[in-house]
Order: sequence, then C-alpha cells, then structure tokens
Amino acid sequence: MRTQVAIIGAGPAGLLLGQLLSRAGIDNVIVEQRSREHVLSRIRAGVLEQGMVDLLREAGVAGRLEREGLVHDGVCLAFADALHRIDLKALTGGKTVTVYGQTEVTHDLVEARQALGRPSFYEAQDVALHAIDTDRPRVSFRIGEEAQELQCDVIAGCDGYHGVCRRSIPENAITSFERVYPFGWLGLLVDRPPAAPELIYAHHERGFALCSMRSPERSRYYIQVPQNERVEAWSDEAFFLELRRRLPVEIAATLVAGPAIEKSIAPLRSFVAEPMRFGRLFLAGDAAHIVPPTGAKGLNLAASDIRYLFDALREHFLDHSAAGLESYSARALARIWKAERFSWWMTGLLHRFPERNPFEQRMQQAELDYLVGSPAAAAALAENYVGLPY
Ligand code: FAS
Ligand code: PHB
Repeated sequence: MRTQVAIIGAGPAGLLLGQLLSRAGIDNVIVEQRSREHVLSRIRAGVLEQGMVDLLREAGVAGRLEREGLVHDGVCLAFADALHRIDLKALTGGKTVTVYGQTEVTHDLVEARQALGRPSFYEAQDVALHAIDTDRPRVSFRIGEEAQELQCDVIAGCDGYHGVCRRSIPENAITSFERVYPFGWLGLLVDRPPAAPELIYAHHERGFALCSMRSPERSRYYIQVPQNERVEAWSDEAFFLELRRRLPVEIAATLVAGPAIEKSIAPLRSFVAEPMRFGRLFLAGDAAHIVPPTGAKGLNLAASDIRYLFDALREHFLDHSAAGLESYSARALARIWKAERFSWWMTGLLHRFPERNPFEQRMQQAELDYLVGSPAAAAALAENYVGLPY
C-alpha cells in the first residue's frame, strides 16, 4: 500500500490535516489505534480560538460550528467572592472565542472524511515507523491478524502524548522540557443550563474551579483535585457541593446541579519536545507538546501546528519546494512556547499550590488584584486567551 502522507492518529490534529490534504488533492492515509467510536466518545476541550475556527472553515467543516458554536466576547475571573469580567472583544480590537466541544469538532471531521471516502485504518495494532530518516519511510501495523505496510513520502505524527511517533525519534536527536503540576482537574459534564453566560475561572483557597459549557443546555465543570485523586471518590453531590464552595455566592446560589453524563480526572503538565521533525517524520499537536488546560490552548495549538504543517506539505508536493518543511519546527515552536508560557502563567495565577509559602501566596493575590485593576494587564491576558496571531 502506498500514499504521499501517512497520518498517525485520528484526533483533531490528524483528522484536520487529512481533511486539508484531501481537499488539496494530496493523497493521505490515517492510521488510528483506537476504534472510531472511542475516538468520537472523548470529552476534552471546549474553547476555539478564531484562528482554529478560520482553519475549520477553510477545511470545509465549519457548517455545524457556525450554527451551534457560542461566540463569547468575554470571560470571568472569580476570587474573594467577586466576579471580574475580562472584556476580550474590547481589549483585543474585536477578537472573540467560540465555545464548541472538541468532541463535536472530531465528529465533524470524521463525518467529512467519510464523505470524501479517504482511507482510515481504525483499531490498528503494533503501529511502528521505519526508515524515517530516509526518503522512503514506512509504517507497519496490524488490523486483526492481518499485517499491513504503508509506504509513503512523509509521516505526520499526530498520535498524542502517549503515541509511538515521538518515541520513534532517537533520544540523542530530541530534547524534552517538562513540568508536572501537583494536582489534576476533575471534570464533569451535565445536561443542565450553564452557571453563567460566559466561562468563569475561579481562584479559591480550597482550589481552582472552572464553569464552562457546551451549549445552552449542557454544562462542563472542573475542580482542582490532588494529583493522586480517584474519580470514584467523588459522587455527583460531592462534586457540586465542592464546586459551589469555590464560586462566588451569587453564582453558587443559582447553579443547577444534575446527574453527570461524564466524569473524569485529567493530569496537568507542561511539555514540549524539540525539534518537531526527524527526517521525514513531522510531529504535530499533543505528540509534540502538552499544556495545562487552564489557558484553553491544547486543541488550539494542535490547529496552529496543522496550519503550518499543511502549508509546508502543500508547498512540498505541489510547488516542489522544501522551504516550508525545513522551517516547520522552528515556526511552530515559536507559537507553542508563547502558549506554554500563557498556560503556565494562568495555572500559577488560579490554582492553589500547597507548597507555596505565605510570601508566594501574597504574590498570587497581588497578581490577581493587579490583573483586574489594570487595563494593560487585562489586555495582556485577553490577547493570549483569544490566541496570538498564527
Ligand atoms: P489526541 O491525543 O487528541 O489524538 C491522538 C490520537 O492518536 C488518538 O486518537 C490516539 O488514540 C491516537 N494514537 C495514540 N497512539 C497511537 C499509535 N501508536 N498509533 C496510532 N494512533 C495512536 N485541551 C484544551 O484546550 N482544553 C481542555 O479542557 C482539555 N482537556 C483535556 C482533557 C484530557 C483528558 C486530555 C488528554 C487532553 C485535554 N486537552 C484539552 C488537550 C486536548 O484537547 C489535546 O490538545 C487535543 O486532543 C490534541 O489533539 P491531537 O494532537 O490530535 O491529540
Ligand atoms: C472546557 O469547556 O472543557 C474548557 C474550557 C476552557 C478551558 C479548559 C476547558 O480553559
């Protein structure tokens, strides 16, 4: 079997790259280790930068997003029992974010790929990369008991943090940077109206909380929990009791609880692997970097990686120029590190760090007070939250 681009992973990064390549007439095959149903069932991100919305529109998959996505002009910070609105639109000259679940983005991309009839192999086992530092790389895998081999020109490693692609690069050819946070996020999805019309990021001495949403009828909540917490330890009632304790009274009083339709714990880490290329293998999305979800950047960084990688591949295959591929890693990393900084800063600003001393806790309080009292500081948060330019 042969193709021009072998895409490893059918998450948002792999599916979006496949859609863009297919529309440009560049042959590609997706190899995914889980089932299509499992991929479609994942509950993850919820906030899209304008750059990602524009890219999904260019890929021809923004129809439902434009009908159902919720455009938000602002976001709220909560601390000391008060709400502080950050007017994203006013502070960024008109930019906004769109609330639309990653699950829906994935669904729209899977549906579009099926409509195009492009080949995807789900439930692929023992995926392995070969000859990635030659001009004839290959991917081997198994579907059931049947061995498969895919010859290609380029491999796009879109297989996430735990994937095989980054691990296929020799250790002396890649450098990792990592910070693991001493807590996680316990997330809950519920079919009840959101606590407020916009997102609320809450700092409280008991821990961080986030009130988000998926639609006017479906809400997404998170609370900071200790690193080794187990989701079984949390009943729905215990979750909502703790959530209400961390929110301003005016919000807690009107928040509508209900039975969880999904509940899970995500660990928090900052991670970057450099460079994002080895020979004919190019890493994109979580395969190359992870951010704590506090800044709503994970999914959006996968989108900007795909913007750069698609442009470079189109140049390579259609214009016969290697310039884009040569500069891909440096160009993507320049934007990634700025989003890593913002996500790390938002995490430090809003979470409770047990090991912090009294002075450091006062610094955190001063940062919050300064932020909501300074238009310049608020503008800095706003321009990062809506997404820095591609
Ligand atoms: P993904 O991990 O989504 O996709 C990788 C795909 O590769 C998966 O389908 C996987 O099955 C497949 N794969 C793995 N190994 C393979 C192999 N060996 N062979 C073939 N396929 C393989 N971001 C936010 O902005 N906000 C959030 O609230 C948020 N919450 C998150 C919660 C969790 C639990 C996780 C894990 C991530 C969260 N993220 C969040 C980040 C998330 O949205 C990612 O940024 C996004 O999924 C990145 O997309 P991909 O790079 O496509 O990686
Ligand atoms: C979500 O709705 O899942 C969400 C929103 C904003 C974040 C993280 C997660 O920063």
